[in-house]
Amino acid sequence: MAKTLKETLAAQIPKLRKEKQQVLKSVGDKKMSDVVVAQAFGGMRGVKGMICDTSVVEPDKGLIIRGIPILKIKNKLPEEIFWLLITGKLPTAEELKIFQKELRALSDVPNYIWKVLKAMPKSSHPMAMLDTAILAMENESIFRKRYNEGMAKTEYWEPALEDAMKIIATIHTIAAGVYRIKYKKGALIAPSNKLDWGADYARMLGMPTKKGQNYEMMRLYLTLHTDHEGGNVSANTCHTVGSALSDPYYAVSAGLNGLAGPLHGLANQECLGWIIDTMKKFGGAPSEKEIEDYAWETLNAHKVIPGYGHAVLRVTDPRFTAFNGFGKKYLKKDPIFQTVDRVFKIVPKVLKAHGKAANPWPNVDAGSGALLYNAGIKEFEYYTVLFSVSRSMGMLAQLVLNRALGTAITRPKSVSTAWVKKTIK
Ligand code: HAX
Repeated sequence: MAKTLKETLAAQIPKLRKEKQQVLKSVGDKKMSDVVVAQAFGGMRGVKGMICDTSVVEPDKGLIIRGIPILKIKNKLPEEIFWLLITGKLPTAEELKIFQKELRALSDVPNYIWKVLKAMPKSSHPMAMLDTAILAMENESIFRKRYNEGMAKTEYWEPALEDAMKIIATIHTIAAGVYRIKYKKGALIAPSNKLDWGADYARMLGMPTKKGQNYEMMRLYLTLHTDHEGGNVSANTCHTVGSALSDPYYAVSAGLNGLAGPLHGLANQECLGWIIDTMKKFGGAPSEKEIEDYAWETLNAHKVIPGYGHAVLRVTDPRFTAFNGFGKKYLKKDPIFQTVDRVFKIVPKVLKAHGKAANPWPNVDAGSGALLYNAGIKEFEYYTVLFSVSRSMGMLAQLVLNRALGTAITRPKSVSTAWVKKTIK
């Protein structure tokens, strides 16, 4: 008989714990990374110092979720990816059905969340609204309640999963509410008990269906952004906060605050802005020569070209490829998509000639904005909220596994500049 996510994970946990013990016993004292001074000053880039089993990002391949390259599973539902992230396997059709039913049963957003959101200043950034709402919902935490009752360490993962499921079951409704409140789009739209998670989010935003095209776009968007291994700012922040046994609401809200930075998730709001500025400057979809000139103008003004470059990747992000494929299928005549596609031909050459960026290729954010804009979401500031709805899945999957494995509190050692000058020769 098909199992729930909790039952499936419960059956796996003894094996996972044993595996961790065996690894520690056999190679626990072996070295896995070196750190040079430049890395300590440079965001710890490339330092291997944490474990994350949900996904890996290979510099020459991009995102691989539980051994499966993202392009192979781009048409799966985000709910399926969440199951895959946690258990290492895709759910069967029956398991998916049960899981979706469980999420729907948890879909009520407490009324105080809407009051909090409506009380925020009109000028609040939508990411500040989303993160505040998730933090305010900490009031619902089962993890905190069970911890205060004195649960055993071995049980931490259970209420962590329950909180995680409540967050996933509500975050798309909250995010849609943020959109409708912030941009005065009319009354809030309640969740449906028929649609899948991604399609329902599109519906609650008020997106026209366009014969299902926008639902397909939203599912793709949410599936592609779920996870990107453990060291990126949002995942690493969620990991660190969760390691103090702060409950999932605290940890995810903290991770999302990191996603709100312009060098991380906020880049997608900046990307489409750059594309539209180019179009404004040249009065429509610019020519290749005009794009080249504008790219140099940006670089000469000591600004970055948003959507290009990556801390780990050294090839075109496969998630960009997936969005580009969607655009080629549905948006061939859209001038914004045409510009994005043309920029892709020109900017890598310019960045290579500029000679600074280690990776001249597009990342996920270079392509997604054109699709969202075409679907009617024209408020760029909102784009990182969509990213957040998806990325909460990866952060929560990692957090639940960490509580199951008893991952220790994060506490790397920092040193002072004086120590470096005195000690390192
Ligand atoms: N345009 C111009 N210059 C760039 C650049 C770009 N797109 N990408 C990198 N560079 C520059 C860096 O600013 C850096 O310059 P300095 O030496 O003067 O500081 C130099 O090239 C070397 O940087 P790097 O090693 O290639 O890149 P980092 O690992 O330091 O940073 C970033 C990676 C993604 C932050 C960087 O490429 C960037 O700022 N890109 C534009 C913003 C962006 O698209 N961010 C989204 C990334 C994906 C993501 O996390 N989404 O959530």
